[in-house]
Amino acid sequence: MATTKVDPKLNESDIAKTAKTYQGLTSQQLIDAYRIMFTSRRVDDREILLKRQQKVFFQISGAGHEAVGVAAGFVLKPGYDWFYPYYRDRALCLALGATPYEMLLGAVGAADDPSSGGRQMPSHWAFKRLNVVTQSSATGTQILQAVGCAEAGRYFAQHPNAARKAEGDYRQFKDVQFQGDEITYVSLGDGTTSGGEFWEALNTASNRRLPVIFCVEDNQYAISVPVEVQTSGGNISRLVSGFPNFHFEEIDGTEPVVAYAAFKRAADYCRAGHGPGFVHAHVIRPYSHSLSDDERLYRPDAERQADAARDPVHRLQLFLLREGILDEKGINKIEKEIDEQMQADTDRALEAAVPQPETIYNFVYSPDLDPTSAAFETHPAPAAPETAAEGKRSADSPSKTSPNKTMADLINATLRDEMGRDERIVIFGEDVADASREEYLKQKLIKGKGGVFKLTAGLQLQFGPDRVFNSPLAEANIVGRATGMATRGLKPVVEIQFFDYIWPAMMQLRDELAIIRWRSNNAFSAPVVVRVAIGGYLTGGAIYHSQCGESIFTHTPGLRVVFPSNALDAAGLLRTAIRCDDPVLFLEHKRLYRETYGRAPYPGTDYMVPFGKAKIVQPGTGLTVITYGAVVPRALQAAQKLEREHQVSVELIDLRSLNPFDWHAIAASVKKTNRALIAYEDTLSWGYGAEIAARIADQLFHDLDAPVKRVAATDTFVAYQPILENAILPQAADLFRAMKELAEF
Ligand SMILES: Cc1ncc(C[n+]2csc(CCOP(=O)(O)OP(=O)(O)O)c2C)c(N)n1
Ligand SMILES: [Mg+2]
Repeated sequence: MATTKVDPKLNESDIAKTAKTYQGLTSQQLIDAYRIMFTSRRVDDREILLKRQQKVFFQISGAGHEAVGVAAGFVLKPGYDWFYPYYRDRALCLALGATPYEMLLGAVGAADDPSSGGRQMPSHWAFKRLNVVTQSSATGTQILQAVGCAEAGRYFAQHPNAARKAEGDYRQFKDVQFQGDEITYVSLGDGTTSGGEFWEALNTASNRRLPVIFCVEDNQYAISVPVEVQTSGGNISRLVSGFPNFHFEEIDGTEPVVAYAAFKRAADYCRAGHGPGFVHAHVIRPYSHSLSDDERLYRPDAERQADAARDPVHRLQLFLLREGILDEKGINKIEKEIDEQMQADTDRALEAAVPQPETIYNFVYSPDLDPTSAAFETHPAPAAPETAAEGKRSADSPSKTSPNKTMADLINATLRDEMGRDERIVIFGEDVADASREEYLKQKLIKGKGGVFKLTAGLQLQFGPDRVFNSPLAEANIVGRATGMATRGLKPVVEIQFFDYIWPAMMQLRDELAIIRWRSNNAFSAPVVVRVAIGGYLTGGAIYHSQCGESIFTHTPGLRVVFPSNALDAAGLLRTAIRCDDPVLFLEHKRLYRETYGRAPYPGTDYMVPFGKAKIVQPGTGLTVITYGAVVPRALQAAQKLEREHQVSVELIDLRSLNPFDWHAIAASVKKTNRALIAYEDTLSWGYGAEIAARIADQLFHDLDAPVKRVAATDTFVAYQPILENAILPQAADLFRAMKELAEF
């Protein structure tokens, strides 16, 4: 491959001894860089060959991005710093210590593929020992997670006790490591800078001066879309230059020495605690987007040739020759060694065991801690009102003086007690702090807010602003950062202010949070609790403050979904959510927050309700009503009227948990009553009750004396005018009518 002539007498070891360095890189490091870059390119070439032979199933290359990867890998420390690399970062991963064999295991989808055990496409890097965190295919979701990862490092440095292990909850299975000056690296392509989460991440990293290095690998294309279409003015550096607290670098990312120097400056700045770094590396993409793409359809030859002239592997080779660091023989020797090893690695990878079909359910949820188990079933132990559970200032509520507390009170008290018990818990979201301008609180000028529904009232006052704080008004920011934090072992309990606005976080919830454990084959997990104010019956809540939609989340494997109907269950389920090892969507019905129905004394500091266990609100023999949330009190009212007026006894089941749900309770009841009605507040069609109805029809057909019925909202959104709202949402009268019809069938 080498063409330039140099002194043939020089050999590798002689040269390594020469003292000259290049931006701090020794000759030996440059030789190592060449080895890694050449290896990276050779793994790509080998995978492409294997794809053509149909021995692997997908290929996406890191070609053209090798220099910047090696530079970052040389500056940063594996197993010390943290890495959120994207798919082009093959050379980075090799520089950190991943092996070509491991990469080939990923390509063939082997059981021992360390990134995913054959669950993800190749180049979706995860190497636990190196702190390379599992990556998805969704461009850009890694960026906010990297921010959360950096925040976790800072948090543990300031709260070292929080890192301690504890028995009996998720902490038992979460090793924490932190250094105090670690950096989080995150990379992305030029096209990915167009996504909103990129800007959210820069904003937060800048505002909090976080030690994150953002590396934009600008190869001028996002598949076929050129950079000037993505980025106004065609240069991302120009657009981001206004963010405060950053160290910026814009470099030719095909030059390893240049890239190394830039990363070194950025890393020094980050490690010193000044703030984040931004490295904008201009690179090339010589191999089309992926093997499924042919760039000749949208790039003329001249442009492709100009790119090829900047190939980083060739450039480094020429540099080594020019500087007399290696001669042609030395280069050939390295390349031959790599090729021989590649052949051996390929042969081994092709022989590697593949994952077995019966393993597909492994790691959807934590294998260590089962939140449906008896370990999460405790009895209420009401404490005297003056105990810590009440706190100094509980959520504002008319129940302040009564032993019976509202759902809002008990959620607040549970959060307070759990925060006292577990220093890893942090709470953030929109308006959740008592006051971000803390001096007002200190000077006692104000009382503080603590959430638009006051569920987090007093928590910042008690636990401080680094444990309870406001997020920007950006839901993906909340869930993305929480996911990064939880990956490091924190327990974020975040709030989405209204279910109606959860959608900016949908990608983070469905494609990330819920699936991190499964896609990494249990190498990583993110057991975040996401509290969400949900539901209608508000009289004036209208379209955007009344929505349900829980089935969209129960349709997401990996996510636990609970929906309490009363104060006691809310306290018990929230504690289970916090202590368990899975991500939980905790749905809090706004109408139930301060309802008279379902108030209870505080059940004590260890009260837990296991997931997947329904509550029989009242036993009965005439028919079974299966429901949850705010429909429970309405169904109870209807059932009582039916009993009074028609002597039909209804067995009313409050599911409490939607995923997992208590099939056993449903089946036992339907076998007894032979009639089933499922009632839910969400729109009827494709709703949560549809699945329950289908299961009953499928598995209990012979026990049924009547068709399975549903009562739910109309297939519309909820209107503002109360007359319309009443017509749209299921009312006690609708439930009564349906129960009566079913009983009489
Ligand atoms: C959110 C999302 N939208 C679309 C895609 C499909 N897709 C995969 S890579 C890609 C282009 C990415 O371009 P860029 O960020 O410039 O990175 P590059 O591949 O050029 O290195 C697209 C559109 C995706 N994976 N995720
Ligand atoms: Mg690109």
